[in-house]
Amino acid sequence: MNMHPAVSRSSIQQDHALITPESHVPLNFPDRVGCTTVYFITPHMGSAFSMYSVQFEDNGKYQKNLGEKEVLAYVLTGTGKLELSGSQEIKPGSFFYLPPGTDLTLAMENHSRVLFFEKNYDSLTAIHPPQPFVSHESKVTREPFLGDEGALLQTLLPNTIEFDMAVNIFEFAPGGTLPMVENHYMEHGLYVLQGSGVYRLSQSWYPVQEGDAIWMAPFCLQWYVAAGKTPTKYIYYKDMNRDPQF
Ligand code: UGY
Ligand code: MN
Repeated sequence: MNMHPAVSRSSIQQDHALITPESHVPLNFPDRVGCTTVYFITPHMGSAFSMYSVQFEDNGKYQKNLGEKEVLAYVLTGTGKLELSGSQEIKPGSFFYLPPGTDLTLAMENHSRVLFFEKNYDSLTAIHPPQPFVSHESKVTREPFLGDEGALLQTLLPNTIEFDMAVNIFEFAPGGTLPMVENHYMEHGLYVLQGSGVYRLSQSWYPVQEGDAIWMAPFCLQWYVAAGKTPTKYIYYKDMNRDPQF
């Protein structure tokens, strides 16, 4: 039975948001030829970053100069080409980092989807922004989180001072959990890549599944338990390596 159109699992709160597929509004920017963009998280909510997906049609191209922004993008589905010192082949699980000032040029095959985390780079005196690079999740080691084999963490960006953000992939075995209710000043943007479970956000507990997006503001209490028969995999952003600011 179809869900009544007046019903959505999405919930937008002061310190967190769950954004589920039935409430997505696809946007067609005239300068993103053959691309449909869905913004999950933007600074309108209170975040200091944006998280969005771009879906490509045949000959679709996403091109722009990043200006003061930096980007970490992760290929959800499809193959294509990123212009970065020549043409780089990318496929599901590929990810790339681009620093401020870069000319982004991305062309993907029909139905491809790419997830973007984008923010103003927080520069530090005497520290140069990071260099651009492209890689694949299969090249990143999976480490047990705080010694727990049921929660494996992949850190996609190096944890060096020039990076002001982290983007990680967490994989939880069924029944696996975050080891504690976390409380921290860093914010998160999260996208569920596979599986399902229950996310605690502040004083609410939400069923979540593949395709759901979550925003967690600074100091939003957070906890997760993976349910079902398959592992949960989610990718998430957090601000890193900078003193807290007002
Ligand atoms: O890195 C983190 O803060 C991570 N453990 N949080 C999360 O998965 N909600
Ligand atoms: Mn956290």
